[in-house]
Amino acid sequence: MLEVLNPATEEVLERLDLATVEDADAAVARAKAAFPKWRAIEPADRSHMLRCLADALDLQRESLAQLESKNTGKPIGDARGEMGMVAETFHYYAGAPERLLGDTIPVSGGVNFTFREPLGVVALVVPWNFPLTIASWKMAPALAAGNTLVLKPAGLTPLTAMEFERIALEAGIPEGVVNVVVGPGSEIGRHLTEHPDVAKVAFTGSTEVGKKIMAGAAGTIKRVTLELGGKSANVVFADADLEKAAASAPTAVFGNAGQDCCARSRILVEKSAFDEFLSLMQPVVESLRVGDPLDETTEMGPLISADHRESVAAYVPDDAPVVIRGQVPEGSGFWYPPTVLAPVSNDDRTAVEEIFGPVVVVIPFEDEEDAIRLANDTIYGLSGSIWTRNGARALRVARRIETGVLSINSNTSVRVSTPFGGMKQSGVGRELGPHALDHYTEVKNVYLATEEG
Ligand code: TAP
Repeated sequence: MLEVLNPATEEVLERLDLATVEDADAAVARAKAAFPKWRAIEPADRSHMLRCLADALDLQRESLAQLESKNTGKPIGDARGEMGMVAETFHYYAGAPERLLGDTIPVSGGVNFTFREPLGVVALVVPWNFPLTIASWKMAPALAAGNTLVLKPAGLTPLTAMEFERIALEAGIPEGVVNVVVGPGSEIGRHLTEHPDVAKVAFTGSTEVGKKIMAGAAGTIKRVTLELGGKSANVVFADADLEKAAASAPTAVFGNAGQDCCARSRILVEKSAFDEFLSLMQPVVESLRVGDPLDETTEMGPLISADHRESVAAYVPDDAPVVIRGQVPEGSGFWYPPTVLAPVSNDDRTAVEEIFGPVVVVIPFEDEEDAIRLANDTIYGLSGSIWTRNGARALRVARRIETGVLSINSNTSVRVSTPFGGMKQSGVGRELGPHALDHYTEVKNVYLATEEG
């Protein structure tokens, strides 16, 4: 029996029976049976069905947001934004079935052309920090390309995925096309990763589990997309708009209580602006409203679980260089205050490991070359930001930072229409934008001989 908690109150929201391996097999069998019909649906009709689903998700936006907020502890305003993105992601990929274009390639003696074909059954394994949002980044392109799917949500946050399965059926997506299985990752997730009838596994989560997924998928040469951890750099040059950079830096790392793979959790600041930057950041951090996620004014909620809070707290021992600390409410809930550590060296454990909580390190740098060296001195490469008023420098540095997603004079990372994913140990493949479709299709090349005799 799985008890699903509200991390802000520690109350039980639901008690669920956990899926067995047999249940996972049955879900794969349903998806396999549904695949030939789903892929054969006329592109315009599949497009229409996905638009109906997107409209249904839009209509259910408020109830999905309330459910996601209760199950994850994220502020209701953020949850509403995320559920808006879920519907938008389905609207975006609803246009794809009629635009899965092939090529014609000049060859001698005939005509050569390519098709983009679906893979079959895809398994989607997702984490607890943005449960339905991250699932939608995988489900929408997978379905648009003609695949059927089995989705395994994280055990801590399965509720919106289960609700999604119901909404999809009601919106007219045929039975067997979308299947949700709630069970432990080490058993059910692993089983799906190794299943011979699963053609691809798309995973978001820790780098540690990502390595296991890659190894497990090798046995059947499955296609793999991995979106993993990060330790991204927020690089602030002395010539930047320091007020703007300092006002934005806390949101970039304390959003979703720091449980965000894109969190700019290493702030690199040019030495000459170091003290000024910290004093500009201080009032912003101290005034962050941490509390009841369902209160419209709340900016940061609790961490996801008691275990996770313990793991975050272990990075901040009594002698840690805490220079700024925010507030947390008293009483039940897995609270942890926004915390700024400075100055920190880039080889300190807090600067090397992904803490995945509201703890940020601030690291001084000498010059442009030093900033690039520090930004790249990590096993990760997911996101990052550069703050400067010098456009040429911004582009020079952007070209040399080894990361999949970068912002200049901004801390945003994700848009439905642009590719998202990591370099180095932050992952393999890209989600969102047109690029995601490449990861849910195979290219088939066909040659037709036209020469007589
Ligand atoms: P994980 O522990 O990696 O879990 C992610 C998912 O994998 C969960 O559904 C989990 O199931 C399942 N899982 C666990 N062990 C598995 C195994 N051996 N085989 C197959 N599936 C398995 O991550 P998390 O704690 O949920 O999320 C935090 C981590 O995810 C952070 O490191 C963060 O950076 C990363 N993350 C990355 C991104 C992107 S886009 N790069 C986005 C969000 C999060 P159960 O939970 O049910 O056991």
